[in-house]
Amino acid sequence: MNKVYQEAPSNIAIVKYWGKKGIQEPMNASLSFTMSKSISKIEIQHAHSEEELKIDFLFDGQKKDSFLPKIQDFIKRNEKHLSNITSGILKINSSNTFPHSSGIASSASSMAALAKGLYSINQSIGNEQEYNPQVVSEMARLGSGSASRSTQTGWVLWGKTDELQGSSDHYGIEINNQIHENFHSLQDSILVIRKGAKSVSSTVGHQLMDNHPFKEGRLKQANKNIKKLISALKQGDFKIFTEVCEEEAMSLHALMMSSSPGYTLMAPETLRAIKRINKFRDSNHVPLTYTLDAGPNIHLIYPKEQSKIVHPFIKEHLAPLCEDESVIYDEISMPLQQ
Ligand code: 2P0
Repeated sequence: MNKVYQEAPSNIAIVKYWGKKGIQEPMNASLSFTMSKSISKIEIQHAHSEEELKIDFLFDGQKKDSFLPKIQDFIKRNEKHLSNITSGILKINSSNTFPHSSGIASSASSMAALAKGLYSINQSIGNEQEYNPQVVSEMARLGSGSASRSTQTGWVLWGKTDELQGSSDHYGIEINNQIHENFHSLQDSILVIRKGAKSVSSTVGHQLMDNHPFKEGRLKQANKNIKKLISALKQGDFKIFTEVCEEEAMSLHALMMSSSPGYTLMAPETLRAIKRINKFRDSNHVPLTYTLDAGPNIHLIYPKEQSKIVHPFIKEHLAPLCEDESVIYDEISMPLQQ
């Protein structure tokens, strides 16, 4: 019997991945940071036998057979890296530290944890010591694109760009050694405007970019923003960071609204909250910005030292716009050795 435990964080993209090419490769490079408290955990046991591979999947300790096709598909796509698990019994037990309906992307963290877990159990069975982060990120990408940015820690770039040597459409790379200390301790407070499932899946959203009338413009914009963001992160420039962050958030939603069919993913409270954030920032001159995922919830981003002024503002003016006044106070996770 072999047993491994792994975990992987959720991430939030500042420059967004929206649109694919080839097999799960991105139309443009994206750049995100991983979160500290929003984590997927996975425990995998493998019992050896010569019989055909059998998988048991549990989520929060409960059997969830509905997930099995996704896992089988994941194993099939990654079979060249999983040569030691072609037979026997695989028992996978997974859980998240954040609520399912919180609007935090769970596919990134759960697919990243699955990739790390399966890679590790395969190494453990074969008695192999190597841990290749690029292979693990590539495996995660084949499960879910954004998961390729969740197998590592901190600031991770996924997608080939002239701005960064070693970048690849196949896997994410950590760029923490290039990041100014101003961006080492960002807070990410999630305003849960609406709980519950998204109205359109990201996979469908990506597909809508294939024939989108603004596809070329989007590509140019993303390339410009990657360059601008990398420079801002190196310089420690929160003003430029803010420009990129909000342009990307709004563009993602504008692309969804202008696709065919179109989707409105914001809720009225999303816009109300954004107005309040802008007003608060203008009157208090606080470095504070926001981004959005493909849904109505807002990630409010600010340096840790601003917490004492931002938190009372959240409680008084933003939490009332959230469902059940729900706000999740998370922050960036950075590798220990910086
Ligand atoms: C991102 N999102 O960069 C963008 C911004 C949501 C908005 O990547 O089809 O779950 O599994 O590759 O990664 C969400 O899409 O899509 C996503 P698949 P994924 O984070």
